[in-house]
Amino acid sequence: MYKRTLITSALPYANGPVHIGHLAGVYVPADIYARYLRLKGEEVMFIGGSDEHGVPITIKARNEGVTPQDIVDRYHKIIKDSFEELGISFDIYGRTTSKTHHKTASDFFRTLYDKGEFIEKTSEQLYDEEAGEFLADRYVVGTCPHCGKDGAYGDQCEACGTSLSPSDLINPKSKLSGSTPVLKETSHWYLPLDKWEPKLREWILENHKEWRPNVYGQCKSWLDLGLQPRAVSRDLKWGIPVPVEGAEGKVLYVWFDAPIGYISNTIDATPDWEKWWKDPESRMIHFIGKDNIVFHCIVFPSMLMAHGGYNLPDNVPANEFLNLEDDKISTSRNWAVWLHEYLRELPGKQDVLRYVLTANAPETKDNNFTWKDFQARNNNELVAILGNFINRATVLIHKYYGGMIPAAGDLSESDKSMMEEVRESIRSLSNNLDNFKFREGLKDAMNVARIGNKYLADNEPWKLIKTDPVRTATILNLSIQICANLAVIFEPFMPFMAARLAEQLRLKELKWDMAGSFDLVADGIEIGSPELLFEKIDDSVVEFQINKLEDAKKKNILDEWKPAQVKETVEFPTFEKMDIRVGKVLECERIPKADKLLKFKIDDGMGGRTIVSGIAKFYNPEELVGKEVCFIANFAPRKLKGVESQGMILSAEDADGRLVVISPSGPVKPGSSVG
Ligand code: B3M
Ligand code: ZN
Repeated sequence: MYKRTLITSALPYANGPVHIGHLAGVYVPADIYARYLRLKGEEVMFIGGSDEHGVPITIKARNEGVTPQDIVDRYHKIIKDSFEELGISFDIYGRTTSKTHHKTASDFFRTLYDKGEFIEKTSEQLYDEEAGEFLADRYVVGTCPHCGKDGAYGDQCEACGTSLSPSDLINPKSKLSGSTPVLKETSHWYLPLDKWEPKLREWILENHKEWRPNVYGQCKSWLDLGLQPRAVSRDLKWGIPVPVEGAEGKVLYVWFDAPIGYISNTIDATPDWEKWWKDPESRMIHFIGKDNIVFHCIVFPSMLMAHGGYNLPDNVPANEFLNLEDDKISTSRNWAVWLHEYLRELPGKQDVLRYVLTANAPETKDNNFTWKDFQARNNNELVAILGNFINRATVLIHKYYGGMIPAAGDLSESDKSMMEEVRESIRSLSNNLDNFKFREGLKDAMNVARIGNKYLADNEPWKLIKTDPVRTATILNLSIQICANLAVIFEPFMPFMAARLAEQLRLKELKWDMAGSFDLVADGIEIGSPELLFEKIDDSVVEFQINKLEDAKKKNILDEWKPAQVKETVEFPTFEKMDIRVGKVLECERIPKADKLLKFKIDDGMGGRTIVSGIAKFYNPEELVGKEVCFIANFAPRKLKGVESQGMILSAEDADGRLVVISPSGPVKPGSSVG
């Protein structure tokens, strides 16, 4: 048995705001768990913070012409504020540029160094001669040696997921200058993970078979492949300097310092930090996304073992990924729902997001978020089931008893079986939360509201009030007790709604052991007036969000567009065969039953001609009348929708497929040649 729980959640890189993928993967489940343990009266420390080192931050700073510190200051604030507004109940949200962290990480490195836990190795690494810098991690891009795709980074290919070293890349190019890097010798410190392999095997593969299959499986395949020493320093300017003489220009690798951030943030949270990390009766749970598994299950534990005196994590409930509208969430393509924007655009709907992300949590496999599903879950579940039940119960109490809780009479068999069903759901809920099955747990909680609705529908107190006031009082008393149970059991999932409901029912404090009781609201207590805890979400709200994503998609298409390859070479005489002329549009009209075609009457200086062109989607016929256009005059005539077209009007095709008519830049006599 443990005495207390240290909950950590991955430290998001402060190079951008957080999105729903981060929330569903890490922060919402971590918060549910922290709140649940607190409700149970357990001692909990919930650690968060920004990860403020690493190459993506310096690249962003470079692109914007600001300092890395400017970047992390900006995003640390956005991230911290938005977490707070979503009700993520960190005990501390720190940052890895803090003084405490610099000292803690530096001391940690130094301890390992002094104990001889590192190997110092010289190797050849990619170096940008123009910029005069080594190219660590994402400073170099090239072709992936595994899948052959371009644009793989020096540390990972995002197309196939393989982790790489910069020197693995085929055709490497520097992000700094665009030049082809050369190999140059440099020395670094390596943590020999292979030394810890037997211990890791025993600890994970023997003693933690209960870990999620995705986590256990990834650890097993790493261990089975055999572990290698891993470099823990880099030749970079931004980071924590390697605290060793002669290490000028070298900093700690971001994945060495970042997990130590959990320790630093605990130190900043309490002078009593050591008990959380070192007392064998403390347990540690890391909430992370699946791309962080190896760092939390293999690398950081090896660091902790090499240091000595620290506990290893007890569980690492990593989630898979959340997709958005059937497409991978991507920061660079702006394919994401950003938390700070959500909070601005859907004010007061924190719980809805928490609910939907939990209901769709990617716990065992990748999952998908769609705005339609968001709306449906809100309208059909939160409004129609949960909100509806609470509303009906509280409205009836106000209507029949002026808001005063009536005493319950004798309980019928059906009352008792309803109560047993509620208790059964709550047992299942606790069991699921204990085992990090938040999605299933949420279903159990929702089931209690369903039981409540069914209880009202079966007993119809609105009819019974006329014939059996005693029975009506019992039913409504029990219904209010169900509401009180809902306030308790939904607190971890939807804390804002739970707080409002608790206040309405005059519950002073919520505790997990209240769940399952039916005397939570005493007889005669006057409850607050009924209020709608959830509101329907209109189509317009969803449309706005979907349009926003579509705009992002269009912008991506434009950004990613590249001109088509140039066709095979032709000689001048070939070009000369083409007779291109300027003409003036005299008339222009749509062709019936042909939504793509426009029919032109052109003044070609030679008596006029008719041309049909497939640009109807992009122009109103009127706007082209009077315009000068270029056309191919000796194009073999052909019939289009029954109209003979005597030439071809030239237009340019834009990146998004839009056709734009080519016109001379000044007035030209109709019939003039173009060449
Ligand atoms: N910043 C990576 C990430 O956001 C990283 C996590 C650090 S946890 C110590 O995926
Ligand atoms: Zn690849």
